Amino acid sequence: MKITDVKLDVVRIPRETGFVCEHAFVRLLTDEGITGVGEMSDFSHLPKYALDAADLTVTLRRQLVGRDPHELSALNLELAGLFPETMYYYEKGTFIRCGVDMALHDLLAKSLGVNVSRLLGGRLRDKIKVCYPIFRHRSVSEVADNLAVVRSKLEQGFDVFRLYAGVNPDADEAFLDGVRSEFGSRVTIKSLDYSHLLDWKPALRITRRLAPYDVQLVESPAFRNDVEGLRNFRMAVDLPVSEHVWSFKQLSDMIRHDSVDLFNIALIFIGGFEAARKAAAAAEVAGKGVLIGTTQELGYGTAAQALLGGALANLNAVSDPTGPYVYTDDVSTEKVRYEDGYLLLPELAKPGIGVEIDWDKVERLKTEGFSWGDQELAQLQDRTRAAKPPGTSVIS
Ligand code: GAE
Ligand code: MG
Ligand code: MG
Repeated sequence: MKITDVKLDVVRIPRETGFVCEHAFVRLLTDEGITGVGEMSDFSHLPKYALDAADLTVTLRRQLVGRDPHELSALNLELAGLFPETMYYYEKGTFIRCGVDMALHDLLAKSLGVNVSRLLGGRLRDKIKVCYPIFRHRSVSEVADNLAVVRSKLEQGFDVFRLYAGVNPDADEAFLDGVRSEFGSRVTIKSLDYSHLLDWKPALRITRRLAPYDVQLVESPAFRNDVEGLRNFRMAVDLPVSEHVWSFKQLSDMIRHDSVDLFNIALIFIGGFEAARKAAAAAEVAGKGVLIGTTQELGYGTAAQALLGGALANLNAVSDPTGPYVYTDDVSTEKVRYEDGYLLLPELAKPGIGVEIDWDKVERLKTEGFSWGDQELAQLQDRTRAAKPPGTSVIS
């Protein structure tokens, strides 16, 4: 089998918070008439510059056309050469590698007539427990709206939530207090996520204040790549600490420094199935657990994440993919299924990733290429619509 062409489509899809995200679908066409599809989800992260979609298409064609997709490892190595690790969480090159690796897996599984799970060593589970995100409070006035989010998502079956915290601890506490008094034991708070915005000491102080509200773990409580800060934090709290994995070097640093209890692994931030499985295996060998993180994928990317979660022996914390309930629209023909706060894997009988894309809808939603809107720094960090007029400083 040979790859004959590469296609790239960019779609813009708003969230319920009003924040708009750009995603790309990559298609690998072959001489056997089978097409592999990969999702490059949510490019709308810092740094605030946009890729050139036409140029990226040319690059991917140059690298992939004429190649046999069975050369999965060789192709991944070449892609890692073209889009190297930068030790940055939202490195766009990793998103590109993820989309291509996902499309290769989809292609190979379809050509074998099996689900991608078969390529990942089978399934250890058919569903993964997930939690719904509460985006960061900047003021106490936002608490009521976020309690309303908990109310409505609880009705949709989500009984575990995670809270982006640390910018306004009074608001964080008011929210947690509100959750406890209104929902009691019906709602669990999985984590406080500081998103690397704080040094470990202020993160520790805020955690001591908020931990009595029964949170299960703390995520990203130190500046990016500060593996010693993470360890200092971890040694000072009883709660498990998790951190995202965005490069093999960073992963190995965290293992060597015994910085965390849990590695947060998402296909998009590590570069696809092959890289994610290596990262999860390294964690397993080091005696660490993993959870499946998210950038908030569309339905297709969410299904891919579910397949990864289904295959990991050391998945032992609540995971994060809830994109289909975060975005206001999608391009898959059927909605990915959630039940009682679990994300269900696509049926094993479905070949490839197991989710179909509605290409007419992609055609309707697609944009010329990547471009940035008028999002300000705090919006980009917090994934919400503008709280302050454009041009206002967010550094206090
Ligand atoms: O930090 C996290 O756990 C998030 O999922 C984080 O990566 C978010 O910024 C996410 C989003 O776009 O909401 O990517
Ligand atoms: Mg996080
Ligand atoms: Mg994201």
